[in-house]
Amino acid sequence: MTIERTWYPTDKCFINGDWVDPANAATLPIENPSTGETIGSIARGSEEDIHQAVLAARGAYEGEWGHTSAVERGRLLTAIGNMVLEHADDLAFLEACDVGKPLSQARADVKALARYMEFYAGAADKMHGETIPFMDGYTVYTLREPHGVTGHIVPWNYPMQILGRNIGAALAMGNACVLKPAEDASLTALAIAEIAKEVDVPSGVINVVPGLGNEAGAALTSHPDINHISFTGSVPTGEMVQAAASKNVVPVVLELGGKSPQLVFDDVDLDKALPFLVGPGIQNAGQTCSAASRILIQKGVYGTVCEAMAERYSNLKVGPAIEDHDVGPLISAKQKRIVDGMMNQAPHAPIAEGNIVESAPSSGHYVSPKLFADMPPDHLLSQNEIFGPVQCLIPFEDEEEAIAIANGTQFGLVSSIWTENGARQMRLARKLRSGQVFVNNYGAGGGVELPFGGMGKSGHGREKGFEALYGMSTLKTVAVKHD
Ligand code: TXE
Repeated sequence: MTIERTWYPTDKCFINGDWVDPANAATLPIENPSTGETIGSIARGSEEDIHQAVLAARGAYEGEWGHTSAVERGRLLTAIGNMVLEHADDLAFLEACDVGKPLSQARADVKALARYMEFYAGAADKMHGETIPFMDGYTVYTLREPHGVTGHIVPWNYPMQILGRNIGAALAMGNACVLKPAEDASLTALAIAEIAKEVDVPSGVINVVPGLGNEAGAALTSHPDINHISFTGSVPTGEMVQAAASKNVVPVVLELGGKSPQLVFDDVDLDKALPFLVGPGIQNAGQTCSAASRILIQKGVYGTVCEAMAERYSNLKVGPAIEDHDVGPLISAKQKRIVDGMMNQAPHAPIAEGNIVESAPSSGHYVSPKLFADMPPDHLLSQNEIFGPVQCLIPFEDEEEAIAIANGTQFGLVSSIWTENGARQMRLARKLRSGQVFVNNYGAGGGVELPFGGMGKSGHGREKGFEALYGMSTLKTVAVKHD
């Protein structure tokens, strides 16, 4: 079956610059979450395919790629980014069909992918070591070197953006990559492999092996010739990935989602805040690691904020990705079951919900967004990542209580503070336990320049920005004794 608007084989692995059949000739179906229909198939990569991909990456790293200058690596990333933009319409369409993202979100993801390439292309030749003042008779300096072969496990919620931040930083520093996209959403990762071929990225530098997590994914994270692992996904899988990394004693970056709070104080400028309170909660149907899933509201404005958010919710439209509504379907029947199951445990009815449009097929995985007020902070809906279009509203009295609630989950990825009081902004930004804190905004539009990562069970290590380049490289100290 040929999938509309693909210009590359979808049911193969991309290894050593070529499209190859998976070793066991097995495939997995591709489902369109908006309709529930099977629209094609991807390769079900195995341990053997991963092994071949790692060998190819090692060959590239030890060969020509290992001698490619930083400026040339940057130029290749520029070429990838430009080609991504040339294919922008097709990539957005494919992502909408594969993930169920409303088209405008899919288009934004394409732009973000190109922006990652642009950012890391420019950064590639600006990373350097230092000289260190030391004893007389010595010259000491540091060299920033690639790890070697890096493994990347990408989830299904933002395939292009997460691939972009991974591959961009890894290649800028001179690593060779093996990427395992999610079994639920591999189409655009395969497209990027073809784009790499089109712009003559040397063979073996980027390898893509689709497949199941417990097969291809586990084979990649436990492969003894991988020098660094980046993983974005769930906490339980992250724990397994970290265990595999520890067995081979290799560094690992884990981004494991969150339960991110926004703190709304009585002096909030509500007109400015409102779009940010709702948007980041329902974007991508709530399947966002940094989803603003808890809104903590000071008692003086609690009623007003609840009412204003409820009004927005009652106007939300949910429907097929291609029709570009506010919210699309969830990725799969499994994800819908999980989200519905959690919402059924809410202590009371939501104060507002969105509307599923009539054109949405009943076979699609649609969930109407729900807004729950007066949520106890320790309730399971207030504590756990739901990964659906659901927000919990929690009242608080004062700063102290707000911080206790905000920091009172196992996660710590993103948070925001809404207040005009400058001293409070500074005070709380220090006290909040999260990898990013936003003041009077949420997410800053994605910001590829802004280091991103978690505290607690949200994970460790930083992606995005310059910080990712430090993570994607290792430091060598050279001490020369010359008297
Ligand atoms: O995650 P998994 P799932 C959270 C979110 C969601 C839940 C379950 O709460 O409801 O996780 O989603 C690969 N070794 N997030 O089941 O299993 C898998 O193939 C190596 C938050 O999809 O963690 C896929 O490529 N890899 C998150 C990736 O891991 C393995 C984004 C994620 O799958 C593996 C996604 C193994 N043993 C889900 N098992 C975020 N932080 O944004 C699976 N994988």
